[in-house]
Amino acid sequence: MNDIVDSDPNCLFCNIVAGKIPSKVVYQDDEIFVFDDIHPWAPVHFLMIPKRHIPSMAHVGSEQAALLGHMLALAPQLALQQGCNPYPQGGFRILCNTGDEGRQEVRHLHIHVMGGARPWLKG
Ligand code: DGP
Repeated sequence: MNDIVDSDPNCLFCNIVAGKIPSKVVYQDDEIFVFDDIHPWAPVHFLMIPKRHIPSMAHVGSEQAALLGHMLALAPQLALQQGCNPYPQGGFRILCNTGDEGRQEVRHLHIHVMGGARPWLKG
């Protein structure tokens, strides 16, 4: 699929990356942006996104392997930093909704990282 662009002005998360829509920033570097979910399901709930506009995980191929690896490899340390308890009693949950049947609402690839002691809103 060829819908990957530097930025889509109509995309909510591209506008968050650009600072046009405020967010509680957890982390950022040249490639990725991490911020708190506005409707948390769990005591810790942040979203990890690529700064480039990749519509979904369905658009990811071998060219994005390093980017995806970078995102996933950062998740454990950010989870602890944000208040998740250590593995194995603690831990966290990673989710990537993809497409309508995958319940994706925002069409910019995002990885949910959720954790913290229960109760959780969902799951
Ligand atoms: P999904 O269903 O996987 O597409 O989840 C999209 C998530 O994005 C959802 O958990 C709520 C979050 N979200 C939607 N709009 C905003 C926003 O304006 N700011 C922030 N921080 N999160 C948002």
